[in-house]
Amino acid sequence: MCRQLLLLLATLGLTQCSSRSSCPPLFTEIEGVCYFFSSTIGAKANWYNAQAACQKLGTEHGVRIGLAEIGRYSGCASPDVELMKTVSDMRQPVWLGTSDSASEGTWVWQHSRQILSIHSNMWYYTEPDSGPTVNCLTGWIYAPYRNRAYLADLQCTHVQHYVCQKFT
Ligand SMILES: [Ca+2]
Repeated sequence: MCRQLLLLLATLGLTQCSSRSSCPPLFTEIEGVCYFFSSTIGAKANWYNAQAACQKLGTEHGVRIGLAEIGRYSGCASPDVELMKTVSDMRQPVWLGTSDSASEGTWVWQHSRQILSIHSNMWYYTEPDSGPTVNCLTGWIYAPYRNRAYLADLQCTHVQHYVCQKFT
């Protein structure tokens, strides 16, 4: 009975995998997740102000929005690599939603409060490498691997573009 119901739902396109998020204006959907690339409006900020700008967007739209998080989604396929390819296509490094300010080497996502493993293959192979004075997460474009961005640590006061994510 249950199996038949699942098959029926799949046929009707009602399963989680086929659902589509409703994205706010100026947001881009990747694998069912809504992202806002600040480069689309030319906005740059340090990490703290970027997080505040994302949260302000959320207040304006009545939804929860923060700096984008890797490995935290509820769609069908992972949007992470596609997100990093999009960052690379835009040729602009971006802020993402975690720092290790509170505890060096422990990267806690601001929204989900989950930990980004320093062993994740989303990091560039030499990263993170800068210690206790460099604590914010960036998607960075490395010359030998321009097809997609990789994670790296960067000084939080650096001013650059950022990516916001609408959380469900
Ligand atoms: Ca650090």
